[in-house]
Amino acid sequence: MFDSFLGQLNAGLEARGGIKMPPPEGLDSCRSQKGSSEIFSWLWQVPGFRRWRVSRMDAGESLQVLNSVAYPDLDNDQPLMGIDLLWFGGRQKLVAVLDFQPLKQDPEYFDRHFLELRRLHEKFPELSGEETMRSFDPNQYFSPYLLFCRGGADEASSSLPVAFQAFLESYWQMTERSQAETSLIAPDEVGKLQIAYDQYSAERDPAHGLFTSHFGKSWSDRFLHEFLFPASI
Ligand code: BLA
Repeated sequence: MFDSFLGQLNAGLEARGGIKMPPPEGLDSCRSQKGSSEIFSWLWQVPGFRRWRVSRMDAGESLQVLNSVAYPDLDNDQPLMGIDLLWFGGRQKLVAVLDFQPLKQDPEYFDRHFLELRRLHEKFPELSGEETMRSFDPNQYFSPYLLFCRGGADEASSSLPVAFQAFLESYWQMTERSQAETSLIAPDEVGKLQIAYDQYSAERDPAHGLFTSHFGKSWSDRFLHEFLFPASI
């Protein structure tokens, strides 16, 4: 379901000098005991970023996932990039979240970094619904301009592929702009905020139960704290 999306993401990373690195031992992939689901993960070393992770889960008809987070270098206060795409084939249900995840919630920060995402938010109203968040707080590490849709096959096959490509291009454009401008949050503060992002996300991520049911508790605990959010405890 998300293979072409993964291909677009990888092509962008390669074009910008990204190099694939192996995730920690044992966390690069896992297969469920029944053999019906599998997850693969990659770490990328990309100029301008201290960490860029990507995961692809394939549980056939029941669930398809593409998830990725980019952590910029600490001398750049630009937002993290967050991608969470889920397709529940049995129920024909799509959950799609694409955001420039802000380190701060303030107008000055949004003015500096959200030019491109604001435009996309207006361009794709069908993916920019006022969806309610059940586990996360929309005012922490999410922007007002996120693309967030709980939809069906129509959104998955028509708007999402176009929006996804535009989202990636927008993130690269914003990155280029931010790298050319002066970062206004000091590097040690950017570091603290990125660590707080990991801690917050590890506490709230609704995926942990899902991973546990497919891959068992001990693997899922390790995956959460050593790969998805390594600064969390
Ligand atoms: C929701 N994400 C979810 C849900 C699952 C996952 C199972 C609940 C589905 C639902 O609300 O119907 C799955 N999350 C995953 C998986 C991974 C993961 C498989 O981290 C890891 C491989 N989530 C992110 C990122 C963003 C994000 C980077 O990991 C930001 C773009 C957002 N996911 C996000 C949001 C929701 C969600 C906003 C809705 C949660 C809510 O309602 O509070």
